[in-house]
Amino acid sequence: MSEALKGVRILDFTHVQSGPTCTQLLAWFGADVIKVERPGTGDITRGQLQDIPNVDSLYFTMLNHNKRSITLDTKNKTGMEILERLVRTCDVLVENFAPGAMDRMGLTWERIHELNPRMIYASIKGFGPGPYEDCKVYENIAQCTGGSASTTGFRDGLPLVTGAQIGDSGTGLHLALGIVTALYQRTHSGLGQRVTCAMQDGVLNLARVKLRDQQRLAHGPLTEYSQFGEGIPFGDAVPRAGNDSGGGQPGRILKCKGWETDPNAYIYFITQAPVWEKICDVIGEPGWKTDPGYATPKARLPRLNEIFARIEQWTMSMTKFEAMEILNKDDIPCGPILSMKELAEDASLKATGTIVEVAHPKRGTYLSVGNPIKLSASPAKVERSPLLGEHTDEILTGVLGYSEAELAAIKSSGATAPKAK
Ligand code: CAO
Repeated sequence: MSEALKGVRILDFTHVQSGPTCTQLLAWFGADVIKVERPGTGDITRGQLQDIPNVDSLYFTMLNHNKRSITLDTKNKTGMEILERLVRTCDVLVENFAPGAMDRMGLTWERIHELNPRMIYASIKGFGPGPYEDCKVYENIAQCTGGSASTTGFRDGLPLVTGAQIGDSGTGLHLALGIVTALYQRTHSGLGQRVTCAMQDGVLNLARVKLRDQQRLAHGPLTEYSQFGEGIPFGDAVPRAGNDSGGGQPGRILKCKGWETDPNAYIYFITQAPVWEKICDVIGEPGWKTDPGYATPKARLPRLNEIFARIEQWTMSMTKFEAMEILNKDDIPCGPILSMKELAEDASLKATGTIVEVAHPKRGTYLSVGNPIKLSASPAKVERSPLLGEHTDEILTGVLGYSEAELAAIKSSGATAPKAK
């Protein structure tokens, strides 16, 4: 079986997390991803959060699978010539440098298009055009400026960032979709195009239900938010809703047996309307099935705190897994709060390749998240990340066609390795 993106060559000029997430996905689908890194240091994440001294960090290895690495100093004349040769040879260029960095390098869209009209030039920046377009942005800044932080956390607490990297990895995913869409359009037009994703836009897209709620506020309180039942008035902006469900079916995180000592002994429980009667039977409140104060979703909204407190009495009498088993038999939507330890040990995630064990020459084996997108005709094999500059020679000769004599000249120019001091 061949891979979906076999034959597509990506010039991967990305670093840190957002860009590398995108190119890793494309690599898993079979694209030949050539990561261009600065000689000596490479992607800064190689050395960040290192758990083993002088070994590429898990931060780096888990975001750069299936890629090849070439070191190139683009501020060196020969280095820039090589980069331009790569532009001529590749189908897609992906970068996520600070605003203006590519133009300062001399690689403007016009120049790229001139060098290779079929080239798709894809970028991630923190913001789109506007007052902040020149700003550098990291994950949590995107969460704060994209509407996630203001709507995450509890009403009476600070805005919160989430551990899921919706700014970085989320925008990387958006960009990957933009790239494959542009590749498809190129099959008709024969031309490349610019693909841009701003992290603020990506986060806002993921937080769109909160923009929905912002507009609903004009027509009355948000009745599914706990604060409605608590009689607390709404202001003019969407408040933080704690663990209330973001959809039309009220839900909460409830304690389970062991919660006093285990920080993850909780279950998410949804009082889905179609199974309300089953919920009443399971928790031992059959009277709620017909009592007009509880029988309809609308009647329940002002008393969600009371209802969930009663359900919690029931969930606290068993472990989250026992509760899950009982509730699933009745099709009651619920999910245990799984720790990273539990996920790392999950046999079914390993069986599907969502959690994979990868061998690395310097660190031994480690766990990673494999490709979460499953294509039936394009199997994703997860291969280790490259060492810094591991493929420099093979790319220069094999991809770009430099002769052995030219390779020697390149080496002595300082384009691929820091000059000895
Ligand atoms: N050879 C020589 N120079 C190189 C090079 C190479 N191979 N690769 C990069 N550089 C140079 C660039 O030319 C540029 O130099 P100038 O500033 O002199 O033009 C510089 O390195 C680019 O670095 P940067 O400004 O992008 O890096 P930073 O560490 O200061 O900022 C970040 C990092 C992430 C804040 C910034 O890149 C950014 O805002 N990116 C866009 C948003 C984004 O993707 N954020 C996600 C980060 S993950 O949390």
